[in-house]
Amino acid sequence: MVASKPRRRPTSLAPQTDAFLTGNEVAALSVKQMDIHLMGFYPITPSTEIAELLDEMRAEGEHRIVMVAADGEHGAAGLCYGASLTGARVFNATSSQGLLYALEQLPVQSGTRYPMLLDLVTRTISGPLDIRGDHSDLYFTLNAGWVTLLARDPQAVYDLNIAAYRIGEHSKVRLPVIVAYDGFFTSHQKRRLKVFSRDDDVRAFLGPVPGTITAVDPRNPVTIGPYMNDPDLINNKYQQKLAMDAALRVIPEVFAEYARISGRSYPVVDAYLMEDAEVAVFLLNSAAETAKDVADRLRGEGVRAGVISPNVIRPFPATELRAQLRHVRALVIGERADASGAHGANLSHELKSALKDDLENRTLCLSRIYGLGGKDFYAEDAEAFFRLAIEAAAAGRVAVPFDFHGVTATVAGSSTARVLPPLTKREAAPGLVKVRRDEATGALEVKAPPAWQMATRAKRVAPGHGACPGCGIFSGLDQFFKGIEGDVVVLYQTGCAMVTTTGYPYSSHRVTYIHNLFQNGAATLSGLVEAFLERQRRGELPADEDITFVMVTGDGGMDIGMGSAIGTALRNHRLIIIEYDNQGYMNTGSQLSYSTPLGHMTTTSHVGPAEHGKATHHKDTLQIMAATNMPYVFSAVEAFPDDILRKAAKAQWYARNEGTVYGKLLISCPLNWRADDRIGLDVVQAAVDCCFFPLYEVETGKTHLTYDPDEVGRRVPVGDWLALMGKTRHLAQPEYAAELRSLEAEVERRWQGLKAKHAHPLL
Ligand SMILES: Cc1ncc(C[n+]2csc(CCOP(=O)(O)OP(=O)(O)O)c2C)c(N)n1
Ligand code: SF4
Ligand SMILES: [Mg+2]
Repeated sequence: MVASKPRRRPTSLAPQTDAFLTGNEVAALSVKQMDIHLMGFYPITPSTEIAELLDEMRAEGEHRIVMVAADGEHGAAGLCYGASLTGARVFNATSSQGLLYALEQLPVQSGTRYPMLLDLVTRTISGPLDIRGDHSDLYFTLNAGWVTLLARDPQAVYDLNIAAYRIGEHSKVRLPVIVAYDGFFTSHQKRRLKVFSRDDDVRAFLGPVPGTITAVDPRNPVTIGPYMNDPDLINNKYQQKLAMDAALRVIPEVFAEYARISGRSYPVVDAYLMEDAEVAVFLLNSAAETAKDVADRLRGEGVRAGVISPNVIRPFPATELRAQLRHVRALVIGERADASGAHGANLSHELKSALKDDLENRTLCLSRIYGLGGKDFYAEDAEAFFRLAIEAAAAGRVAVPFDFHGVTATVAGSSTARVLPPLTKREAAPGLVKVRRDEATGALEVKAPPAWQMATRAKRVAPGHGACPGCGIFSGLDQFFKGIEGDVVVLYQTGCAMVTTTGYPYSSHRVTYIHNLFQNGAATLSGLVEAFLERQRRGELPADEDITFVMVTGDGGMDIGMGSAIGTALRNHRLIIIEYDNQGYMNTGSQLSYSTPLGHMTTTSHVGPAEHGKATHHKDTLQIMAATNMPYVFSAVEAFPDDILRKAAKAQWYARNEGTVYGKLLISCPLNWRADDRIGLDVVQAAVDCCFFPLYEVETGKTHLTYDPDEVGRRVPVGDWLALMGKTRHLAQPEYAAELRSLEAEVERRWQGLKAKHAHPLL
């Protein structure tokens, strides 16, 4: 049960405090106050902050919610589903691709009728990738069977989050609930608001979790999620429909009860100046607030303007909307998402069909798509909508029923013209690096000039990218690519390397570059390679076109994209996967990845009295990939340039002749490692010298150490490496001694294991 001493539900105004918070901040506060059991999450802008803030509070001992950093949103949704099956109160927050990656889990949650809360901080979906806010992600949930509440401002985020569990857990409803609010507009803008002064009042409003069928009651075994064909499945869906019908009755009841303790009411449909409106606009969330100001102004000019915007879209409040629109002559339905090819997005069609059921209704409807990709919606845009409605009302007809608003033929100052010429054949293949297989021993011999002599070789990534000062990504990648002769096609998964090189309309890449979502890059490149080779075999592409295909990923991409990378390796496609490991999800704000070592501080593994940084050891990705039996696996760092060069050349040989290659580069991230940006190489060198990051290769199954700090007398304690970074300095303090000892022991265990393999002729 949630509260230690369940209190009676309050029925009168509870004490409240003024606060000045963003949507994300107040979302985190509401979750903390509710004392739910578990949050499963995976970082994605703009919702990440909620987990970060909750983790920070947990480190300070301010709550006891179990925070689980998943391997991706699919995993996070699975974690939440599993947790909800125990009868626990469960929470998740996501956006955009994260939501889409979790999508298949959503109907499972609703179809088996296990309530939970998901804060959807809305953001545009790829592609192309855009981190700003529109409702294209939200629209994918409309058929998922979740109750969906819309929070137009941070106050509503707080209030609706608290109301959500009561709605979802109601015995007649038993459905999961989404609270959706606008990415950046609401998630990141501070607003004055009120919050309950005592957590207990929030907990008392929620009450204990209602008893339910759970997966953890051995005396009452149940089958959750049976295999169900016809004739039963349609009945299951009908029950979900009845639950949605019930939600339409329950939501106003819960909102009314909430109004009694908070003083704030949420009608199912927010109707502004609608009593006598002749023209109106229908908008979701923050844009509606902009339109209200414009309606006020138009009223001053004698126009009977109103704004209608739902607080609930699932169940769709058709009756309430019909009632509000009865006397409206013309309505513009503005939507921040398109349903491409459907001549209007989803809510336009739903609203129009709701009106059609009212035989008396004569409202003329115009549907307009606006604000995609986070394009701002200003008062002028709202006014343009009202003018459209005024024109239609005057003409008595709709000239253009559906269109986009705010599209421009060109963007001033924007050009896609090439800035840098592509690499010439000679620049791509200067013939400096040569690899030969010794047929007698099977060993590869690499001939290459020393790395310093390669300094003048043309770079495949041009200078002028947007990475932070001292970032090791591009110098590390450049060293790797210097060992590759000939043309390359690169595929970058999402991460710092991608976002800092391809801000439209510019690209730093002088070779063909592809981006795909970072859980699927390896599969994408597999398909590309296979089709390229097949088209060559069919004579459709020149047989002598020799391209090396390289996927570039961060360590985070090797969490969420692990399945795709392993699948690629098991199929043994001829390509190279190169991971730059900066020990965290850096471009989203330094959250932990599974490669983050024990005790390290990140924004989702805080350091405080109740949390000592990351709680588990770093993933041994090299060994995982080596276990797929791919022909070549290696580790390398920038501090050993000749070593990288040699390994790159071998990687290319194996990718050309035998199959998949995986290489991991440890690269420095001065920003999030909190290290001086001039000492990146020293930090990486220390990571190697303390044996945290051993340099080795696994070549056709055989492990070779390529550098042994013990042998050359350069071994340093793990603590020396940790002392170089702000994110780990705490580990030198006595209260973190257990973490330091554990990390040292793990480093030593893995190092000795590698040494043993190196020494053994078969391993
Ligand atoms: C499905 C999905 N979930 C989450 C994100 C948000 N996201 C983009 S990049 C990234 C982290 C990348 O980490 P890593 O691969 O280590 O690269 P780095 O940022 O450190 O360079 C995350 C979480 C996303 N784009 N798509
Ligand atoms: S956050 Fe770190 S990895 Fe990303 S660009 Fe900056 S220094 Fe490089
Ligand atoms: Mg990373």
